Amino acid sequence: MGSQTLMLLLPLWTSPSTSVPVFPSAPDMSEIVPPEVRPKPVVPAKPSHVVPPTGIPPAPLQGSGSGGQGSGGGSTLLGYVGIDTIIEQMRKKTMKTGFDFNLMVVGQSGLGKSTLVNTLFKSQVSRRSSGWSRDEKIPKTVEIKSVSHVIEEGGVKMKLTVIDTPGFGDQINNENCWEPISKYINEQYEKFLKEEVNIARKKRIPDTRVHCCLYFISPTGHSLRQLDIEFMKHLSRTVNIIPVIAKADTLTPEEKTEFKQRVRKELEVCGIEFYPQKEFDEDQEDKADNDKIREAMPFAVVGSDKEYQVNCKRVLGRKTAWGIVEVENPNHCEFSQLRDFLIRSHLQDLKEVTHNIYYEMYRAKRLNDNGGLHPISTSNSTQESNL
Ligand SMILES: Nc1nc2c(ncn2[C@@H]2O[C@H](COP(=O)(O)OP(=O)(O)O)[C@@H](O)[C@H]2O)c(=O)[nH]1
Ligand SMILES: [Mg+2]
Repeated sequence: MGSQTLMLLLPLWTSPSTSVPVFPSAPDMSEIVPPEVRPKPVVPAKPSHVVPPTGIPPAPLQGSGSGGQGSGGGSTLLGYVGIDTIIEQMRKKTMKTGFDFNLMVVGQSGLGKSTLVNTLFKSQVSRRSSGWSRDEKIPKTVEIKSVSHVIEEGGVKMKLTVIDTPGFGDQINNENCWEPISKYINEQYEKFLKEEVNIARKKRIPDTRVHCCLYFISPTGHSLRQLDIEFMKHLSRTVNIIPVIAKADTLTPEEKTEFKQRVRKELEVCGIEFYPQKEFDEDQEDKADNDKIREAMPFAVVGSDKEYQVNCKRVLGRKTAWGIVEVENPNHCEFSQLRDFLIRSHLQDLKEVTHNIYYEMYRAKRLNDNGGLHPISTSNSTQESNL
């Protein structure tokens, strides 16, 4: 398989060493001094920058005559303990370590996959095909190419890996062309599993698992093709699939609404579950939020990496003879809905569903089938995961 990984800013993600940790030699017992008897630590004062979450009444102060702990089964805190600082601690840790996100794009060539990924992350994270000869452009089989970049915003670093699948759906006979993609996804689970069962395993296992697969539907205005159904049917059992309608500027608003309805209906009839899957809603609030998203899917998107001046503002858009299609304007297309959902509200959940559901299913099946795993060969990858 023609898998190729280009790393930018590598040092950040390079594990300091993949060798077995060296422990210092045993200390001379005469050097060991008994621990000092220290006074009991006093409860620290609440740091001035920590604001208690709104809507929660402050814990009663010590000596306020509230009856103290233990009443009614729950515990009442006497004075500020600092449990809520865990959020700040986690934030600091994530700032230091960064996080991985592996995004796969699938769909026929020319549907605007590379352009959309660049639009989503507002940088050149996916190579646009340009100046090709026809032979170069269409591979004879589906290829899998991954490219990694480190993107930083507000001090948080994300290692984004874009996995492209050129050649998908481009052949005369597209039967089973989902197979190499399914194989790739499973190979990443296998790699993770092998690292996990290693005796001397890394502190953070390199995570190459696909967290999200953006599936591009051609804006035909008719219905899904057999290829779309086949792909989503097979892959929705192993990966989070988010279907999108590509190049939505080619549809009128009425055509777009009708097409979206038809696609949703077809997916339902075929029993295809896309992300966010109903069965993984955690509570009523989650369900209500996700229902809204599911009803609005598949998002009809437009991509562009060109900026234009509109009403004294620079906007990403596509200039046509009759005006500018503004990519981030919700009246023009649903790009900003997709961006908010994918990056701003559900990115962590996509990683969690990958780890807790799909990887877990793979792991359980693999260990069951095999009655354990064969001895593990050490991987030479140096990427790290922080899931
Ligand atoms: N009309 C329209 N054209 C687009 C859109 N996104 C990309 N394109 C154009 O479609 C062509 C193929 O885009 P590309 O991103 O390379 O497609 P890929 O082969 O799926 O990666 C380029 O000429 C893009 O400028 C879109 O949302 N609407
Ligand atoms: Mg491309």
